[in-house]
Amino acid sequence: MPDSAASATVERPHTIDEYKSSAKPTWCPGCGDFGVLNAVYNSLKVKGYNTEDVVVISGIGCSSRFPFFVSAYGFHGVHGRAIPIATGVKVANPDLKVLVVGGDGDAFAIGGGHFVHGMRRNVDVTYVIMDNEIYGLTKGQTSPTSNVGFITKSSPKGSVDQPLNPLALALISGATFVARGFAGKPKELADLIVQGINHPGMALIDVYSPCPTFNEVNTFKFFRDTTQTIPATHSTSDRAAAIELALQDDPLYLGLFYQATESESFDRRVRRLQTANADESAVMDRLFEQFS
Ligand SMILES: Cc1ncc(C[n+]2csc(CCOP(=O)(O)OP(=O)(O)O)c2C)c(N)n1
Ligand code: SF4
Ligand SMILES: [Mg+2]
Repeated sequence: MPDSAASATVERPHTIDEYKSSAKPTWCPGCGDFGVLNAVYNSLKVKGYNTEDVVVISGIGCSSRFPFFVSAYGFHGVHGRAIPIATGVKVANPDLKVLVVGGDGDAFAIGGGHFVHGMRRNVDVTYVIMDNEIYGLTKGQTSPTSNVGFITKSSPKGSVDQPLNPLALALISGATFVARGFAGKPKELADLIVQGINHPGMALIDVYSPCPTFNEVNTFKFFRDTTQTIPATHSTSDRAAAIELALQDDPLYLGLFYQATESESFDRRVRRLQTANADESAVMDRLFEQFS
């Protein structure tokens, strides 16, 4: 099945420190994004990648500062546009290991359209969303994943909108790998990220990553009290069962919800079609030369 078998190999042993850049994270003390960063360092170490073989791409937000803190290629893009940038990078450089990172606002508000089409397009990248259910960088407004009644500067009487369900949205959009992690469980999160990297297609990992500065409701304690590991009896190849689990909020499940048994990534498909049409292109090139 894998069309990126190379990405499943351990290239050579590295230390965690090799993946840390000289820039120290600028996040507030206690921010969940630290846990996610540690999980990413660990997953890169497990994979044994050379830093020059990895690129980290983000949008805009506190969480989107992530590429600065990883010793690898990085692209701090524009708000909500991480998926299109990653698509171009992966298609042009299929050997690069592409990680996309960012926040819930970046992914589901301004980037909502790209999220849906990214899921069905299935480019071979791993997308880690730091979901704190708020806009952190702009100092605390409601986001698409904020709950009804959530009080912020932009909703002083409580949010009136239903929250969006990231996993269910990904699953109905055609995603081939869908998981949920928690910044308070960085070991389990690193394992999910490794599984996502090994998956030959877009791997979505939505991570509860608390913002202690602006979100006093969805704290580390809140997620420790409300989350549970997905039951071992769940079949990860069953999309309908995954949607059912994703729709549950008591408990909120953590782990791998769904992985398609067959997945041909967009970049792989493009290369296959290019090879298949190589003769046709050569004929066209000759005709253009002849009549130019
Ligand atoms: C086109 C555009 N619109 C709005 C903004 C302002 N803005 C910057 S970050 C952000 C939301 C960040 O929230 P999220 O993606 O959840 O990241 P967090 O800071 O919570 O990690 C907004 C609205 C912007 N930078 N560019
Ligand atoms: S404002 Fe919130 S999301 Fe941003 S760095 Fe601080 S704790 Fe993290
Ligand atoms: Mg956010």
